[in-house]
Amino acid sequence: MALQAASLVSSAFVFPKEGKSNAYFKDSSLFGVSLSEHVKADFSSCALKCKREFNQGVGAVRAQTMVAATPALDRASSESKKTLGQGTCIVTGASSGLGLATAKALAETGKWHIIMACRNFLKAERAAKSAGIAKENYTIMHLDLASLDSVRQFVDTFRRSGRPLDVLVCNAAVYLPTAKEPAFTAEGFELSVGTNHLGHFLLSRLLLEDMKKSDYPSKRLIIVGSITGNTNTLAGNVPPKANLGDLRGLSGGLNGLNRSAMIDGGVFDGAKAYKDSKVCNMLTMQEFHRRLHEETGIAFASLYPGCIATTGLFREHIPLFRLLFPPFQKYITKGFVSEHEAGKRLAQVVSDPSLTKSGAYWSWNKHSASFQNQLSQEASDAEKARKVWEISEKLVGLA
Ligand code: NDP
Ligand code: PMR
Repeated sequence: MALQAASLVSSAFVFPKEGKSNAYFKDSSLFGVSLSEHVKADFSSCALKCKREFNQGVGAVRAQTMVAATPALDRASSESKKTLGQGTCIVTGASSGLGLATAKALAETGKWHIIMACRNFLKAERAAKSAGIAKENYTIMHLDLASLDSVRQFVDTFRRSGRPLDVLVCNAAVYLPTAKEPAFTAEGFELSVGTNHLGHFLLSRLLLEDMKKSDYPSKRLIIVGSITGNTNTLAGNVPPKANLGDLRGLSGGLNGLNRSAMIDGGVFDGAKAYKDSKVCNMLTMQEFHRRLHEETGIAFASLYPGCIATTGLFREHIPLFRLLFPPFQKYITKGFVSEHEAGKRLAQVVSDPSLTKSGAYWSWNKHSASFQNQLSQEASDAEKARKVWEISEKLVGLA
């Protein structure tokens, strides 16, 4: 993949050598162009404000969730006999981008009922409607991955729906590249790692019990990874590079007060925190595989779906980046994929009979053919995976 990626990009790009790289790109870059201070200041105050406002609204949203989940219970029990072949798949962050496109692709096959696990109920409902997902093929349930209470409440709500769980897709993520200061989850973990990794870690550990009970023949647990967390690729060498170090920050709880908000114990960097969180996602998938594949028969997988440069993931980036990033990926790196295409790819990992291998990290070539890709040294380090698992267990209250 490294060679493949490199050959796609014009040789005009020169990268600084490892070790010096952060100094070059560190100050939240637009293809290497530094952001003005006021843009960053605006962003960080807005991020904190939005988070506060959102937290105040959680109670109301949860109440709606319960109302929405009740008809699903009736539907589930009355339909379960009729539609034995239909699987149930939870997709986190299905209110936009890859998650929404995946929900749509799965629903269109008629073989799946999608549980859209989303933090914003109304947004999810509107998104499902405007994507044209048929009503009987989805249920929205409230999940805020930035709150472990919410994760536990989601698991309760799902269990009360009476549905079996056949496939879980951990897709939701936040990316905060312009943040000057860290923001935090309800429990006080740095927001990117807290949401993208720790929230999903607790969710998947709890829901594993539900998946074990399902008699679906091809159960899968998928955690979305990315090329940018893999330093064996050109994209993964764009500073700041992912690096979990000796995990001292993670062990310390990422609280940013007496301890670092970064996994490696370093100075806060939002773009790095996102990439680190993706490394944790890919390590977690492999640790699941090592610990639980044989016993449960569940296939654990991760993937890089391609660069979906138009999604909401880049919402916190400066407008100029959002303008230039899609054409840059389309015409220069040629790594661009549409949301529709990326959704079909993730839907393949959910249900294609040829993608059942456990422990695999899937990618697609320029003809959109899937292949098992190589992870970077760090993202495939078994000892690190074990440590991340054990520390994460403690942080989320499982050990
Ligand atoms: P989007 O921003 O479009 O989607 C992210 C989803 O996550 C949204 O539905 C968002 O909800 C949800 N989300 C964010 N925070 C929380 C939370 N606290 N609780 C619950 N849900 C939350 O981005 P993408 O579709 O691009 O990203 C999807 C996945 O794809 C991510 O894992 C990302 O890392 C991965 N990926 C993306 C690539 C790309 O090029 N875009 C490339 C490689 C991987 P809301 O709608 O309410 O904001
Ligand atoms: Mg990248 C083959 C080259 C390639 C690919 C596939 C990506 C994917 N990127 C590539 C190359 C480059 N990028 C190069 C040469 C540069 C320097 C000019 C570059 C820059 C860049 C920036 C500033 N790229 C970015 C950013 C982001 O802010 C995105 C990011 O890192 O988000 C974490 C990003 C991405 N590039 C990608 C992909 C898939 C992303 C999006 C994020 C993700 O991993 O989810």
